[in-house]
Amino acid sequence: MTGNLAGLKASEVKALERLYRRRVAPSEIVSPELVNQLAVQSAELHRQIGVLIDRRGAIEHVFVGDASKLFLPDVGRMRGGKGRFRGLRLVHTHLRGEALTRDDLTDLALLRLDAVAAITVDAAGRPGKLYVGHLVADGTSERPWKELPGEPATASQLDFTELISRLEGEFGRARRVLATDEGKDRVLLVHVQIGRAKDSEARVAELGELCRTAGVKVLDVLLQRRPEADPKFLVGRGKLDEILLRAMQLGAECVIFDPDLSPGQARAISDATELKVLDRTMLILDIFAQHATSRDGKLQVELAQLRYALPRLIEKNTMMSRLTAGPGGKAGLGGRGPGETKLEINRRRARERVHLLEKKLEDLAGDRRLRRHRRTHRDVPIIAICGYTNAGKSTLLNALTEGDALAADKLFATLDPISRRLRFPQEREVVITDTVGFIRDLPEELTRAFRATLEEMEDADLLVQVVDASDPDRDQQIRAVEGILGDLGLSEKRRILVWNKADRLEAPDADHLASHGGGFVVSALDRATFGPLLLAMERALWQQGKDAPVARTVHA
Ligand SMILES: Nc1nc2c(ncn2[C@@H]2O[C@H](COP(=O)(O)OP(=O)(O)OP(=O)(O)O)[C@@H](O)[C@H]2O)c(=O)[nH]1
Ligand SMILES: [Mg+2]
Repeated sequence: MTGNLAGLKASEVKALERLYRRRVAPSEIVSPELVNQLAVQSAELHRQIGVLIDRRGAIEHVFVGDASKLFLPDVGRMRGGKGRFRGLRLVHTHLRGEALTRDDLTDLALLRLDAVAAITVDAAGRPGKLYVGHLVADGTSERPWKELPGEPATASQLDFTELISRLEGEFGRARRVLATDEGKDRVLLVHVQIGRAKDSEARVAELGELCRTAGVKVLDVLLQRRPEADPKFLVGRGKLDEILLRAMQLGAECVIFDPDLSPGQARAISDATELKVLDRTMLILDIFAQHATSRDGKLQVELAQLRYALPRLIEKNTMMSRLTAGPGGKAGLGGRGPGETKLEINRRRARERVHLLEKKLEDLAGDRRLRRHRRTHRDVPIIAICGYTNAGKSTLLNALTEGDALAADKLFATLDPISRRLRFPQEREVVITDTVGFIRDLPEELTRAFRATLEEMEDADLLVQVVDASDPDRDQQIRAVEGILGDLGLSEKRRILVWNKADRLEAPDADHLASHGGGFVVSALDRATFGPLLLAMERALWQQGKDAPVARTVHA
C-alpha cells in the first residue's frame, strides 16, 4: 500500500487492502467487480484509488491519491530508456468525470506500463466510463501514446491479451530497427539558457561539435529558458518529463546537459531514470580520454574523470526494486544492504586511485621541470601557440615548421604539447610549442589536471594566439581565451594575435581585420600569407623594442 494514507481510518486502510485479493482475467483490462469496488471505495473516501495489475491478472500494488490526483511517489515517474514493457497496467478512478490526463499519460510512458485506465465515478459511487491509453511504437508521431474511445466501465469490449500481444510485436520490430543503428551512443542534448545569457546558439552549436568529435549521434536538441537553474534538476520538473518522454520515443540511451550539472542534480536525475546522464564537462572529458596518447595525458584525463565522477557516484536501480517489490512495497523502501556497501567500496577505490594518480603525475611533473629547465638554459626562445579549440593551432605549427603534428577537424585534437624548431634567418632559432585548445567554461577539473601542460606557456617568451576568424562566434572565443590566460596568470605575457582561416573570409572582412584587428591575418593552409607574422615574431623576440607588435585586446 502506498500513497497518502494520512487521514484514513484503520478500517478504511483494511478495506483498501482487501483490493489485493481481487483477480481479473488476463483478457480483461479490469473486471466489472473490481470496477464496482474501486468506484464505491473511491466515492466513500473521496479520493482517487489506483491499482497496478500484472499480466496474470493479480493486483501488485494499491495506491491512494486525493480527489484530483494519484500519487505514485515510490514508483517514481521518470523512467525512460530500454523500450520494454513493465508488464503492469494502472487502473484508477477519476472523481470529476475527466478522461485520461496528461499526468496519466506521462506515467504510462515513463513507467512503460502496459496501459493506463481511468474509471469515472460519480458522487454516489457509480462507475461511468472507462478510458484507456497505451503506448505506440511509432517514433515519428507527436506523442508516444494512443487513447482509445471511452466505453461503459463495466462493459468494456477491449481484449487486453490481444492488445498486448499486438503491442509487443510492434515494439519488438521497432527495437530491431533501432538495433541496426550504427554502434554509436544515441543521445539527446538539453541546453538551458539561464537568465539573459546570449551565447545559447553558439553553445548549442559547440555542443553539437563536441558530440560529433566524441562520436555520438544526436537525435534531438531540447531547449529551455529559465530565469535561474532549478536546484534539483537544472530544468523544471515538467521539462524533465518531456525530456524523458522524448528519449523514450526516440530510443535515446543518454542525455547530455549544458550547462553542467551539480553533483546533486546529476544524482537526482540519474536516480530517477534508466538513462545515462552526462553533462558538457563529462563529454569533454570523454573526448580527452579518446584523444590522450602520452602517458602524462592519459593519467591527467583519468584523474580529471575520477575527480569529477566521485561526488556523482550513485546507487542505481533502487526505484526499480520499489516498483517490483510487490504488495506492501517494503522490500525496496529503505532497503540499503549490499547496494550501499558496494557504493562505498567504489568510492573508496576511486579515492585511492586519485591519490595514486596524483603521486604519479607529480613525479612526471618533476621530470618535465627538469627538461624545461635545461631547455631554457640553452637560451633558445620559446613561442607557445594558444587559442580556442579547432582554431588551427596545429595546422599553423605544421605549416610554420613543415612538421606533421596531428591536425584534424575535431575539438581537442591536440592534448599533449608538441614542440618543434623554427629557424629564422641569421641562424636564429626558436622552439615553438602547440598546446591543448581552450574552450569557454573550461571545466575546473581540466584546468587543474592540465595545469602541467598549460605550464608550458609560462616558460614561453611569446604567445601566439590563434583565432578562427571565420567562426561567427570568434569574439566570444577570444574573450574565453583571454579569460583563461588571465586565470593562468599569463595576461601580461607578450602576445601576438593571429586571425587564421583567412581563406574562408570575405575579402572586406579580411581587409578590415588586417587594418583594425590588431593582429595578423593568415591562412594556415597558405604559407604565402605568413610573411608579416614571421617578421613580427622575429622582432618580438630579438628586438624586444617598444614597437613589438603585442596583441591588444580586441572586441571587434
Ligand atoms: N580553411 C581553413 N581551414 C583551416 C585553416 N587552419 C586550420 N584549418 C582546419 O581547421 C581544423 C582544425 O585545425 P587544427 O590545426 O587541428 O586546430 P587546433 O587549433 O590545433 O585544434 P585542437 O588541437 O583540436 O584544439 C582542421 O580541419 C584544419 O584543416 C585555415 O587557415 N583555413
Ligand atoms: Mg591541435
